[in-house]
Amino acid sequence: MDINMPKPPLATLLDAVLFDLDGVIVDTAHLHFLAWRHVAEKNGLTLSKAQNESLKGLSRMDSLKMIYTLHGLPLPDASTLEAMATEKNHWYVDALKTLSAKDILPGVLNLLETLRTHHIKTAVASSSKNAKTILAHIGLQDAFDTIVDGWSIEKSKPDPEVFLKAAERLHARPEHTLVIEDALSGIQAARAAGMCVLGVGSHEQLGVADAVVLSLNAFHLEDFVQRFCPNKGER
Ligand code: B16
Ligand code: MG
Repeated sequence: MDINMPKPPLATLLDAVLFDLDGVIVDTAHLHFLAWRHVAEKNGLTLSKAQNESLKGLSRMDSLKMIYTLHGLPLPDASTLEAMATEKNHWYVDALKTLSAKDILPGVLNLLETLRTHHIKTAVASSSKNAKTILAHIGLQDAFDTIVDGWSIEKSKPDPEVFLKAAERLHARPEHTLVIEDALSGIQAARAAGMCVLGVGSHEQLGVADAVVLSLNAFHLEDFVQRFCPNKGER
């Protein structure tokens, strides 16, 4: 791009920003890990931090099935799986009670403010059925234009459904939509939806995103959008 050319206004390049919840807006990803490890150990299994990476973004039941897959073990019967998933959720929901606005991750509020200033739509796009509870705990229940959560979708990430549904509700064009994700499954889902995608976390794990930052504090929206949005497809 010629540096002397005037830059197009942000809202002509970007219709909407879709925020993943766990691990992007608030660090509930760690609480999911502790809850799954508790249930795994009670059932004679283990769960390391590294193994937990492949659970991120998956639905509750898909996460549990992934734990068995990681161990190379056959799945127990459906009622045992249901009981384990329910126990994990009880543990997790109990841990959520300690959450408050102080747990909002760095850079989130500033980015929301910038997007509001530029009249760019926002959504939470999460696989979690606890998304609305979490947003209420941290005081952000009214901060987004829409919330698409685990109750609104049939297939969890890496399927693109959650992001396509959010974009449709906001009348946003997928290639002019930015997804912010902390999980590889979420980045794959955003790619499959034809959206531009920012990873929050380690470059090693999330390198397939357009760009990766350690924290949203280090993210410069305008620079990113000028470079990557609209999404031109596979790069
Ligand atoms: P729940 P996200 C996902 O949320 C989590 O990353 C994933 O670890 C969890 O299994 C999933 O939500 C379902 O959560 O058990 O609360 O319904 O990252 O898509 O916001
Ligand atoms: Mg996440």
